Amino acid sequence: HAAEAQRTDLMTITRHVLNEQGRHPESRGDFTILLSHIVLGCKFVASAVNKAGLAKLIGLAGETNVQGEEQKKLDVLSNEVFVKALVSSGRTCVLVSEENEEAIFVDTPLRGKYCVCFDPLDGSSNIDCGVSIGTIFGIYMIKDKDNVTLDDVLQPGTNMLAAGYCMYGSSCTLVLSTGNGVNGFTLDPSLGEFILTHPNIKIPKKGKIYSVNEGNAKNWDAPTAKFVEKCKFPQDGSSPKSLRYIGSMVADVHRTLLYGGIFLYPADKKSPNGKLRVLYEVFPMSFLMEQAGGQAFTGKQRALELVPSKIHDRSPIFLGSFDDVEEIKSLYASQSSIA
Ligand code: P6P
Repeated sequence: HAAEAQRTDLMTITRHVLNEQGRHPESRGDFTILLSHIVLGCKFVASAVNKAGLAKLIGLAGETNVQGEEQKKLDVLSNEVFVKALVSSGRTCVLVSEENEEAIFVDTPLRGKYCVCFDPLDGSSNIDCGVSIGTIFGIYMIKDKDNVTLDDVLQPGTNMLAAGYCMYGSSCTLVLSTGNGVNGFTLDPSLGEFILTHPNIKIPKKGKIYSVNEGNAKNWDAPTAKFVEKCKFPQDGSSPKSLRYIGSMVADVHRTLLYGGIFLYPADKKSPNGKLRVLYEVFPMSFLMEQAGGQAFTGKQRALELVPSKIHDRSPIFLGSFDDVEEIKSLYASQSSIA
């Protein structure tokens, strides 16, 4: 009966959030409505990504398809879909997208109380070869609804209310936290619903995998170089860690979350602030890692305590299993104590 009950008691992402909503009755379902529009965007992108190869959606913007229509690159198309979905939800007031140089301020009639920072299709350079890519998002509450400014999105990650990503791969998986743990949902295309498949995800305390672009090794600083060296040539007689690096943040982070280990995009001489963006890559993934029992560190501080000064600021990031991140933290601490 339990198996039968599970099959018929479909825990969709909407039901799950409504259940959590019970903890915030004051929000009158606004968050649920916002989330349902984010989910709509993810469903659209999932279908577009799956068809991309066939419909030549991956063509360069400006090309025309067999019907002679103007082709949009998938990331441009995804961005338009998310912006329209978020604005039409009537629950947002400031949007920051990786695809838009400037923040988007929603006009008054449709203005709501949430700010959403998102990368509509992170890793899209990988789509032509079929590597998993994804949407990443983080959600803030505005500070003062009568005076909406850029400061409403230049908040520390500790002020984020929720964060998540949707990975478009062999299956479409949406991983979400609203501050009460991390849950994973898989899209059932026959229902068009995200169903709870990974309840209460916890990252292993220590992992056997490190994930970094070794091609940048010559530019790393000493603590990062020493950490990676220890992964490859452990001094304590333990076996070396495996290197897994896909080059698509959502895929690398999803593997780290489920299997454990550490993902790092360090600063280097070429890019002193690393490559990944604070508001829509570093913060959402750091939020999820902490909610799953892991850690996220910038080389100087807890990642979520960063306060961005510009909406496309970058930061170095080390995130994953608690013990693995603790190791890199101590290497940076001993460096600064020597310096
Ligand atoms: P690199 C993809 O372009 C991306 O923004 C992230 O998804 C990914 O983690 C990173 O860049 C890969 O960067 O320099 O290793 O190719």
